[in-house]
Amino acid sequence: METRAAVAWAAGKPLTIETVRVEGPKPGEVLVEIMATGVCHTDAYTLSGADSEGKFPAILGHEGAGIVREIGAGVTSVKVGDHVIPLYTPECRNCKSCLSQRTNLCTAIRSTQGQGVMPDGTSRFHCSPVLGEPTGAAPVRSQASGDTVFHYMGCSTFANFTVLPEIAVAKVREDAPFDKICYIGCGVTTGIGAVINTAKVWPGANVVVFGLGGIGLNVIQGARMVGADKIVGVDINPSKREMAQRFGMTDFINPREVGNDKVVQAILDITGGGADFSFDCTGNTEVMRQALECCHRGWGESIIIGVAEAGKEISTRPFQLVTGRVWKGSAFGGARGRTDVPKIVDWYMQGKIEIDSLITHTMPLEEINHAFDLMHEGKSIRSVIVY
Ligand code: NAD
Ligand code: AHE
Ligand code: ZN
Repeated sequence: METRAAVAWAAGKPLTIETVRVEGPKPGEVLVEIMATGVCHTDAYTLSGADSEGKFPAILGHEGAGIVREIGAGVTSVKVGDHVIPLYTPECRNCKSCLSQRTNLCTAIRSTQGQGVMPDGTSRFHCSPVLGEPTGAAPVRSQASGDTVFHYMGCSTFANFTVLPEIAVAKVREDAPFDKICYIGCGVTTGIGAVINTAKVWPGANVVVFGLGGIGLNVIQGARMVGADKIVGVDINPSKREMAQRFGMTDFINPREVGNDKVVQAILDITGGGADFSFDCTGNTEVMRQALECCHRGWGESIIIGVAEAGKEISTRPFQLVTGRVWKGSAFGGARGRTDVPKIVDWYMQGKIEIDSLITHTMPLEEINHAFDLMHEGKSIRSVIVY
């Protein structure tokens, strides 16, 4: 069949809307009609060329929601018509990692996912590079052979129809609106999950959140849910303050106002000695250092959520760790997708978490480059594409 999709032909170039051929699902796979997708900073990161796993041409997007339209041989856990959220962190329930119950990082299909192909090593997407190149743009050298277009993070939700392994979809209730629950496919689960699953923030804890965007605001929402005491937000964009306060932020620090070298001391003062938990939601390695060093001596834990450019490294004095601070990371909020995502959809439908106000912009696929512009200009929290 054919589908409309936004294709990333090369790093740093705008996406173009193309008619892409999609092969039907092979055994163990499903064809999903994507109804809506969010645009996450990680899509922009890969499009920028800074992702060591970034391959072009590709169909980006990993924060979607849709309906199963066709199932491949042997698929048993979903059926045609089911409403699903694609999972860039699948849950096979059979690999060493899933069976360990110690991590959400299922390894069943991770290597092919990182190569932009399905588990059998091939892509289901094809589009003529000649016809597909942006009009007037310099010819781009494709990393793919022939007319192959790569998958992205195993999801490719910037295509109206995409193919996913059965283990990479979470079946969700049918009364939930696609244009809101798509955000649970990444940002909501990542932020709230990092608080609940990774950090296990306790009631009364002091929490510091660096970066008040689509992820950081969900960390704040999670911290409020579990009964945190102080929730300090740090962002260089003062316009993020108001929304963060509505979500539970108690104190705000703008490093450009207080001075970057005074941020850690300001946090120690506000929290009476340091954060019990801090979260980096910027992807900036200098900020990650501040996030560790603002933690309380003896027990403070810093959780890295932000994705840093290929080649970047974190550093601190080992003394920071010797004296009890802990550095951790969190992917997809430590959530096991097929188990946890349906529950988070329920929380939204029951009014336990807020999503609607975080979706500041909604637009058709044809305007997807505008969604990236709004993100880079700091004018949006989440933009959602509705097909
Ligand atoms: P976003 O663009 O919506 O928000 C980023 C925020 O950080 C902005 O408000 C920006 O003003 C602020 N910021 C930038 N530099 C800063 C600095 N030096 N100090 C303080 N604040 C600063 O992005 P997002 O969608 O919220 O994503 C945030 C990060 O999380 C990205 O790196 C993204 O790739 C990553 N991410 C990770 C996971 C995961 O599973 N680990 C999941 C989703 C996103
Ligand atoms: N290809 C990237 C990996 C970036 C990364 O860490 N991705 C997060 C999800 S970001 C969602 O917005 C993740 O889940 N990581 C675990 C994994 O297995 O990829 C790079 O930098 O190389
Ligand atoms: Zn994301």
